[in-house]
Amino acid sequence: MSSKISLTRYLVEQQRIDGHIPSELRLLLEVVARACKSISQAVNKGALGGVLGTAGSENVQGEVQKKLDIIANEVLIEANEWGGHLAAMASEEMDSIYVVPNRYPKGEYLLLFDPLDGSSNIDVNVSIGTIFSVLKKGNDDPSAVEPVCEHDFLQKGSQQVAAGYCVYGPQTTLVLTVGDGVAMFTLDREQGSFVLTQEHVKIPEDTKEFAINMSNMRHWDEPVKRYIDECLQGKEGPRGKDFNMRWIASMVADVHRILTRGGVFMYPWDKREPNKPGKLRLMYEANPMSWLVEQAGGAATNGRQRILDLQPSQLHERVSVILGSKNEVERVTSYHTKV
Ligand code: P6P
Repeated sequence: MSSKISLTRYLVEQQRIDGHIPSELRLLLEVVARACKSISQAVNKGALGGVLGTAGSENVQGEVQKKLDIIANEVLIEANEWGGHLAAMASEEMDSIYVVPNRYPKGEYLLLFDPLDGSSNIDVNVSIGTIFSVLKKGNDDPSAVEPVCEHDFLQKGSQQVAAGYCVYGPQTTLVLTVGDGVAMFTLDREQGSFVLTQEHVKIPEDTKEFAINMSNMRHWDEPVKRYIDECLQGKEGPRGKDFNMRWIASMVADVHRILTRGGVFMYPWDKREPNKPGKLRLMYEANPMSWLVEQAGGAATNGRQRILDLQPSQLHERVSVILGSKNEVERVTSYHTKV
């Protein structure tokens, strides 16, 4: 008998033994995982599947959409709309929310996702991924009279009931939390199923590795300049140790590295667009990644506040992100708050 634990068995045990998740949420997570398997297959085909390049359109962010951005979005919508576990969905690729059509039963959950994060890396064969977040619709009665609306989505990240990502890299790996730590599942392509390969993931509290786009250095605020400058001074500087740098320009890949070996990821506010708090989106990038990082013993702030405590006011609002090894995040945050 194989000792392999499938995603299904892990979720059934989370539901049965730990009482962590109701069956509707377990079903939702299994549907999302199946959708990620389909996206992985489309990504892996690359040029052979005619899915590279741009789609000739822009998303709500004003970003050029890649063909795979749209394919991934459609896969997630089609996989999740009929199951009866969702009231609505929201996506980086859609201006407004997608309410489950009346021809299908509605459930109590809201699913938010960035269907294919890091898509600028698609055409150069660098890891990309799907990020997802699950909230409960405000009222507990899924058949409530008032229709679901965008306001139902505007909940703090601390209200998430599940969060995760699937990274499409040398392996396809699903990383998930339902509030009981972080577990990683690697896709066994021969069986076609996700298999538990790590659980109780822990991020080291200290690190010697930072991730930031250094080309923006002249635009950063002083606290970020100070932190990075001290890292660059290495052993001779105030940190007394040398640092390494990584920047994959794919949040999923950078966060996966941090969950695997520690580090600090930063996409801070900068002067290029001063009216924008940051580049990354709060609801379907920063919130799910911040919960995963906290569940693994790390920390996540916007430089001043815990990201999961931020009250959203718009579905596609952006946020400054500093996340990863706890002691480094606390140091960067202290440089912002203790002026
Ligand atoms: P830059 C990808 O477009 C993304 O949203 C994140 O995945 C990534 O961390 C960041 O933007 C990269 O931004 O400005 O370095 O290309």
